[in-house]
Amino acid sequence: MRSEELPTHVLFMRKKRFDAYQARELLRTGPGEKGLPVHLEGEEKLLGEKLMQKEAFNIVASEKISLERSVKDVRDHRCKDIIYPKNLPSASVIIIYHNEAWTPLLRTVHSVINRSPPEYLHEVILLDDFSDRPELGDKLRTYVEKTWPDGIVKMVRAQQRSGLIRARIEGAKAATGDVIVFLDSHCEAGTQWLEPILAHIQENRKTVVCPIIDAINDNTLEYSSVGGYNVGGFSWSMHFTWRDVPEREKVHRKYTDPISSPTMAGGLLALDRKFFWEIGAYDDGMDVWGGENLEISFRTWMCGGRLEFLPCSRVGHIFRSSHPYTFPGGKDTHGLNSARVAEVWMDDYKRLFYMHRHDLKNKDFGDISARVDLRKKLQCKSFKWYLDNVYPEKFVLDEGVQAYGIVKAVDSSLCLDTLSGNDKMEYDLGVYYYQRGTSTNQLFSLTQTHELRRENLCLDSSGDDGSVARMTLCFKKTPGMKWKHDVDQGTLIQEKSGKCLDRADLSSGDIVKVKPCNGGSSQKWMFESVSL
Ligand code: UD2
Ligand code: MN
Repeated sequence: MRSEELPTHVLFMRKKRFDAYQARELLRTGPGEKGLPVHLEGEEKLLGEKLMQKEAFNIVASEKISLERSVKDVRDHRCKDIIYPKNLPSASVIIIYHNEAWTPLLRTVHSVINRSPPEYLHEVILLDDFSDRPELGDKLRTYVEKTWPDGIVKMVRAQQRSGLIRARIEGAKAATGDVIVFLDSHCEAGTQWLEPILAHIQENRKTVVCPIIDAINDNTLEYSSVGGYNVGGFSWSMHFTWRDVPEREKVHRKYTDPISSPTMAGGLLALDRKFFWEIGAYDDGMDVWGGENLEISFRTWMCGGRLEFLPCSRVGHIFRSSHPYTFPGGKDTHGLNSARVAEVWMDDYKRLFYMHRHDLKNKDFGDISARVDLRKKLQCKSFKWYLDNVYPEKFVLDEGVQAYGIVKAVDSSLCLDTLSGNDKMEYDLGVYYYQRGTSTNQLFSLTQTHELRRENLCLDSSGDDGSVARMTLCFKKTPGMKWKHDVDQGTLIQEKSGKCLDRADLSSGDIVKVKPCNGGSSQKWMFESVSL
């Protein structure tokens, strides 16, 4: 039932509940209120740390905090002056979970209900992806019925473990609001989080929008603003990455304007419900976790929609460093799901994915024909169009470069290697045994502008005497990032210092050095291209 069709007394009750919370939110006191951290001591500290291994967050700290705690309003002051239209579409908020702990799950629900104006919050759908924690059965149902007797929270249970992607599809089937909003089950909605989302979708029904994701600390549960904001990118191994807002976007926008982003993180998003189905929902051939965020991002842009982040809508999320649930069959679902994305959406560029994931080349990732048909039916644009128009900064490691591949040390079994620093913002570059093109840690490009580059990191030197080779963000464009490869001599010379990359006296796993050039064989390198 839509809110305008709700019996007056039900809407009245919801408004009363909302107003009552709003009126006392700032007066609340207790552990963790205003989003402050909870610091445990003694036995509790030890217990919290121990349980962290199972839960991947501090459940003891979380249990000390009210399920209805306040969070500080971290929005920029310019957001607070915006007046949103009165007549906004209604929202179904879908929270999917598999064996989520009680307190973060219910804190998510409470925060949504307490901070969403009742005239816009059509329903909250709790989609249980076949959890087997006892408290998520009858106890949860009783809690929900008692706490929200007006039926605003609807509980749906999957008949088998479906994984987060199919769980979201089931949640969307159960939804009847104008707009669907997906949230992870360990979030806290911020002040006025919903209005910017609904207003923006009302303006353009083909826009998928994401709130800014603030961080809830996994140990202290502190809610903290991410400060400025970034947009989403991806690595060729198909992991989501955060990146700076590009200059081309910065120039013509106000702080409060939506900002277009090539990709999304995945967990927190909203879109017009009918548009969700028109554009192909999610790929139901994807299992458990991973890949769907890039899939919906590519698909949205390539098939006529937009993806935008809203600086004035904020939702906190507990970022956990491991998964507190099982992966049935021990499958690498991120890899297999990503292969589906590469096959359906990335045209020739899928070579770059497989170059990083040789192991997936002949793996069975299931039937993709329905998704290929969908792409045809929607007459979606090419992946090249997406790169050129949506993500022109994306570095393609074998296009328009002088060389790419493995950088082998001459007369040695060593070659340049990230030493697994790949995920870091910066790291020292090392040498490691040659892996015959099977290790993504050993792939580099030499660009036309003389950078030795991987994804968005370029080689520079660091340390007091500039002798340490360090990978750092290319957009800094420092003078130290220019390297000349003398193909005859094999030397890699840093233009700024005139010094050479040197492996003398190094063993596998050591950090490579930048030393005065001496013509010796320890300064000779050659690119070995790898087949894509
Ligand atoms: C991020 C996204 C997540 C999803 C994922 C890639 C954010 C903040 N989170 O990982 O939403 O896009 O990347 O797939 O952007 N769940 C199920 N069934 C399962 C497994 C998980 O219902 O089989 C639920 C889980 O309880 C949680 C949600 O799916 O509510 C996301 O899982 P996560 O929190 O472990 O993912 P996260 O945040 O690491
Ligand atoms: Mn999550």
